[in-house]
Formats: sequence, C-alpha cells, structure tokens
Amino acid sequence: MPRITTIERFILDRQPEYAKGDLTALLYDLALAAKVISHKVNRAGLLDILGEAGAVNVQGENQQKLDVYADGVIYRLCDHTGRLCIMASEEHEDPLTIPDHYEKGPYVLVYDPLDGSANIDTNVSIGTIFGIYRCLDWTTRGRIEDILQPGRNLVAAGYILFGSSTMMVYSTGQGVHGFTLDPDIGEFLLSHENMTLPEPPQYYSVNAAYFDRWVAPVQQYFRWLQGRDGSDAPDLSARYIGSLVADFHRNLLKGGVFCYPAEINKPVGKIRLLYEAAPLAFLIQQAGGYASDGKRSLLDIVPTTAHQRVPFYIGNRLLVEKVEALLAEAVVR
Ligand code: AFP
Repeated sequence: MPRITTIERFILDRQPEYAKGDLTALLYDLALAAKVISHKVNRAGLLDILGEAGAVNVQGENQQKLDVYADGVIYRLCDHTGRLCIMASEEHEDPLTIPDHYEKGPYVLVYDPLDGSANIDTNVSIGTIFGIYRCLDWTTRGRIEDILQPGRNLVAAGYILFGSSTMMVYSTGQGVHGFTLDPDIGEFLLSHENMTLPEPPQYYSVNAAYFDRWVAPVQQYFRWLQGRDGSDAPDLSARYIGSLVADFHRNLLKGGVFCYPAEINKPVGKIRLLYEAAPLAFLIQQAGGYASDGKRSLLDIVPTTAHQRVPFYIGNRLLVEKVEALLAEAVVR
C-alpha cells in the first residue's frame, strides 16, 4: 500500500524545529479554512436550486455571496489564534486588524478569498490565494507597513484550487508541495511533492481578446508565443480559463506562461500585486520559474497600497524573460 501523508503530518515533518509553532499552525488553519470553503463551493449549484442568493437559509441566515463567505471563514479562523498581527483581504478596503481582546502574533496574512468568483455561476474552477509575511515590528499590533512588503519578504505562500478536486498547494521556501482533499475522510493528502516547472513548456495563457489594447512590444511577444513571424519560441498551445489559480496550476504542472499585460488605457493591468501576483511569484520561483511585471522581478516590487495592480507575466523563465527583453528593446529604440 502506498504511504499516505496528511498535510498536517507533512507540515510538521518539514518545518525546521524553530518554526514548529505559529507558522505551522497558521498553515494548518488555512487548510481548515480550505475544507470549510470547499464544502460550500461544492454545494454552490445546489444552493442556487434550493434558494436564490439573498434568500434566507434553513438556519435563518441570509445567504452570502461565496467570496464574502470565504473571506469571513478565513478571517474568523485566523483572528483569535494569536498567530497574526494584521491581515489584508481583497474583500476589504482597509487592513483587517486583530481585535484588542485577542493576543497578537508574529505573522501577517494577505489573501484573496475567492479569486475568479465570477466563474462560479458557470461551474468553472476558482481559488484562494494567500501570502504570509513576518510582522516588521513585533512590539506593535500591526500596521499598514507590515502589509506593504515586497514578495521577496514572503515566508510562505500558496493557493487552494476548487476544481474537479480541491487542492492546497504551498511553499515555505523549501519547494512547492500539493495536497488533494479526500472528501470522504476530510483530509488533504500529499499528492504532488516537490513540484517543478517542466521543460519544455506546453502552454501560453492570455486573454487574446485584448490584443488591440496592448502596446506594440506586447503584441510582438504574443506573436512570438504563437510561433509566428520567424519566432524561435518553443512549440506552445493556448489555454486560458480566466481564473488565475486554475490557469496558474495548469501551467505549473505542464509548463508555460500566464500573462495579464498592461493595456494602453490601463497601464497597471488588472492583477493585484499583494495577494495575487506576489504569492504566485514566490511559488513559481520555488518551482524553478520566474515572474515579472515586464520590467523586473515581481518579488522586488514594494507595494505602495494594499490593492495595487501590476502587469503580470509568470511561468517558465525563458518565456517571461522574452517579454522583458522586447519591452526593454522598445524603450531603447
Ligand atoms: P474576478 O475576481 O473579477 O473574477 O477576476 C479574476 C481575475 O482577476 C483572475 O482570476 C483572472 O485571471 C482574470 O481576472 C481574468 O480577467 P479577464 O476576464 O479580463 O481575462
């Protein structure tokens, strides 16, 4: 019989002795949040049949949108544990402080509770993204400075994919590891140890409907990815779900590049730096790849606001460096 490793066992075994406290427990809190959210996501279609959103459920509670629900689950599982000094969520304009009556802890949690939630109605995969930083000043209760840290300071990051199965993928800087939820026993089991980006890559992922909105070097890059105009790119096929976690996960397993470029009228792009781009940039680096805003490593960008957006290129290094080269060439010319 093959060896079965639960996420709890794996996290405990892998952490160095000094980190077997708060960080380990925080990751486990997130795994628990993943199970709670997964249960709800799997019933989303059913809930639609049983009652419209906004209707009152059997407990007499108003039904919430799933992203609001997921946000509440993560916050409520993490606010009272004494492991965090502050949180930031895609769902909240301002940072989420730890209530004064709870102890504060040494870590900062940033998260997008349910990315791609527009896809729920069509039963397409969605996901949660998270990043964990150290609190900069351990004597205070958590300030905006603790949140506005570059991706390079991340101590851990990961995502939960709610797809045909639910997976949690994370890294604490010692490789990227994936766990699949066995719904019968309610446990995440190790299914993908030490994930690394395969070579040669198989896919490029970009919303090509926006081609006319891109600057010329990005259009040139797109043609290069397609193998046109004498391109020396590897042979790639196109895949785009429009759900970042799902697109990222597929490309992590198969190799490729995901792009959400700047647009002429939207020079910052769409993807959020703090709780979407930076955690995935941390993971891709651990998997042997690279992430960039088109000019520099995404991990070097220091956010100035919690909800800042960035142009986003992530995947196999060669594919991401090509867009940097084309954009740099255009500046020189
Ligand atoms: P939503 O949270 O508004 O659904 O946006 C999801 C997302 O940020 C990311 O998951 C996708 O990769 C990207 O948007 C898709 O955007 P386009 O629909 O513009 O291609």
